[in-house]
Amino acid sequence: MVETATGTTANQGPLSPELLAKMDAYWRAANYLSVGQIYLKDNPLLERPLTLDDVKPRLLGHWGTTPGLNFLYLHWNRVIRERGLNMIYIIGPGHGGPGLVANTYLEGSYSEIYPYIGQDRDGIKRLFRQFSWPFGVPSHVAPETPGSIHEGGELGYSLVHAFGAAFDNPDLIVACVVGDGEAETGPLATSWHSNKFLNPATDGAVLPILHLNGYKIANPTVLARIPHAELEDLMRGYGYEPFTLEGDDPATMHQQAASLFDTIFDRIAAIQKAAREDGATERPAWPMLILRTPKGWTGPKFVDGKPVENTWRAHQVPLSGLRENPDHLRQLEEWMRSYKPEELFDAKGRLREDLAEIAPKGRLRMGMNAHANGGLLLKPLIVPNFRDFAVKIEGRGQQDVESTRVLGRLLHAVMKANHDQKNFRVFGPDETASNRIGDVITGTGKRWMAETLPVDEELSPNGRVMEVLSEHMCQGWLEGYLLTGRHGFFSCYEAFIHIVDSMVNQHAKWLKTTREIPWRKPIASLNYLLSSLVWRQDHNGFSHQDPGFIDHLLNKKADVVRIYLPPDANTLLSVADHCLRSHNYINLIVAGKQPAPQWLTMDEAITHCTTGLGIWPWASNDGGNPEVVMACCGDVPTMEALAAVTILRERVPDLRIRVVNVVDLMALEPQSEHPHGLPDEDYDRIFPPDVPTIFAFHGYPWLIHRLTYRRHNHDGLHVRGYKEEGTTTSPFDMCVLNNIDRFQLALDAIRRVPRLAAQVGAAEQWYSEQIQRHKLYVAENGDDLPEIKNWRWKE
Ligand SMILES: Cc1ncc(C[n+]2csc(CCOP(=O)(O)OP(=O)(O)O)c2C)c(N)n1
Ligand SMILES: [Mg+2]
Repeated sequence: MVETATGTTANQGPLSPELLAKMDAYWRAANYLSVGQIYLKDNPLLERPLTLDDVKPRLLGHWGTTPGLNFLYLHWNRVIRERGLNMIYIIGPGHGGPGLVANTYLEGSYSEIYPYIGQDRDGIKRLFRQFSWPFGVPSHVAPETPGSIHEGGELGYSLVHAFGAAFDNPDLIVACVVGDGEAETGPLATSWHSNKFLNPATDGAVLPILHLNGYKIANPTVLARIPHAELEDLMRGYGYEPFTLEGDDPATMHQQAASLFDTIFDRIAAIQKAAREDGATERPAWPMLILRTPKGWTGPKFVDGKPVENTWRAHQVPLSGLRENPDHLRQLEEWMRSYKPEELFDAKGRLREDLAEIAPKGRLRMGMNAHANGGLLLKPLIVPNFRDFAVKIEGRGQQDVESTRVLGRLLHAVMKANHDQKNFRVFGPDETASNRIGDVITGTGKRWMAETLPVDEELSPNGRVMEVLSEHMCQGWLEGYLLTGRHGFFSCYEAFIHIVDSMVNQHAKWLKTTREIPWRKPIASLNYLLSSLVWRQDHNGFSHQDPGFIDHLLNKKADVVRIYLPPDANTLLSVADHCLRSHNYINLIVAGKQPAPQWLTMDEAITHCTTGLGIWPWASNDGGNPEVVMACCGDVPTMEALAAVTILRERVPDLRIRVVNVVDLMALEPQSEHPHGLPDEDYDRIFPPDVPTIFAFHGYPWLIHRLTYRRHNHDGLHVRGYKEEGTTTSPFDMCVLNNIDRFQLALDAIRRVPRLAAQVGAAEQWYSEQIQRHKLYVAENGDDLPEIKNWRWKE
């Protein structure tokens, strides 16, 4: 019987002495392999004394979080085996990469996926060497790591990913480690509320584990330095039932963990049974675990006289400067030998057979769980024929339609068509109705497990639309949902999608990397609809006016991002159909919700969207030989460009004008830069090299220059767009403030066509008069001039 500091005894608990010994050995093996990855390039089993030649020249990795992660992995292995659980493991502090690599290696997944990392001495040597090594594997729980859907490099998104993975996966359990530092981030702080959206009857379970190792990189964590009761109250306040496991004596901790985890998984099973078999409908208090263990547990206790284990000093590489400091080398060897590698691996370097039994088998191994390679489970989305939702064009531009409302009908049909396979959800920060895709809610409802009042509409525990006022949560849930092999759609106000700039960066990196990993199967694209656009946020004002997400996305790899600005409802339908069916992209659709003129028949829309940009012959009178190209991209700019054409027709009737509309922004880029890029010959046919182009663009104008700078006649391209002028004003005044209005575009054309040089003075005078008239009218009447408001295209 082993007396421990906490007064309990190590042989009290559900683990038999044999099992306890084996489990502890397995944990030592995982810790040993983790340290080995950080430090060694040779002598993997320490079969001879450690020398500097065995040690990597650059020591890169994070030790501090790793033993705790390994401890949990070990114990998940036991519960998975004993209960036949279908479980994945999400690691918030993704810098614990060595631990996940070590565990997937020990369970055999790693060698199955990467056969050159075999289960022997040579395999371990390669495993060590490749870690954080040029052309090797990354230091984090990256896409290369089996069983991962979460890199964890940028902290904050573990818990939303976990919930996203659990929605509509009733058999799945997602164990999710939240770093106590990570818990200080905004996205993580709000993620706890995901439990108000998870239905125990139809979704899987998420087990959050707050990894309270006390420290971040150089500081204590907030949650580790508040009274424990306050922390538990915080978790209770979030609606969880907190359990705490605390200690540092391994044997005692194994017993306590085994006993506690039995309780926790019994709780989860009971909650699910109550909801699934007994008809319980109230929101349950799901269990969560607070794991209070030392940072750098089992590592060096002191280095150079300073405490390391259980301090922030354990965060990265506890022993550095090995070349300069022979004692550090000695300490490293002592540390590694403390795990007794000779007891863990046989003479060939293979994990001892009796220890290997600790891991579950086959697909139950967390490194092999298909949910963590979602493409394996991906069922194609059923998309009803979008042509059935077409807007009938009776006279171009003659009737106004809210384009996004039309899309809402298609999304509703998609929802219905996939109702049985339960693999499609729409996400939004309380803007589904506001962005006018509200039809998608009809009959499907909005997911809600919290309290309801009679005034509430369409809230339901079975709702399929996910609405929460956190762009972070919408993005994170959707990512988790997609990464586990389902489909989704995120609608958001254009200005506020920036809140997830950083998250989309990470998702784009994930997609870019997975494209190069053959065993990672393609997943459904992440689809955004941005509505409530800059030009029609005249009522909400300057804070709501920002089209810059397009610029942000454009920085990403060309093979990952697609950006569409459909000018009307039919082009929007065609684009949406394409995006919903696509894989491994981030698709951005920018489309207005306000009543707006409709231009293309469905057949024309499909052709237009297929090429990405094209001449609108019905709006052009260039006879194949234009003097000016009026180009446009985005719904309001398209209307302004066409209005400018009607003005030019009156003022300069013989001017040969070509109208070009761009729906796929990437078509402007050279083909060498983007697969959607138009070949140079086609580009030159549409934008003839000696003809000026006046380009009205939805977003920041310099973006168009960035895309086209290698094209011929870049000097002849004159772009108008949003230049950060705005306020609460009239819709047309927004255009005037940014010089993208019809009068400005018409003047630009006159200024740029050499033949019209003599008319420029008069045109400038006329332009000033129009703007004066507009300003006076809106100031007096609070609305746009009737001829502007009621403007119609003239055939
Ligand atoms: C959003 C974000 N900010 C900062 C960092 C830099 N960083 C990496 S690890 C770390 C400390 C993490 O502490 P914790 O979450 O407690 O993890 P653990 O103690 O388990 O290592 C920080 C600040 C980061 N990776 N992501
Ligand atoms: Mg920590």
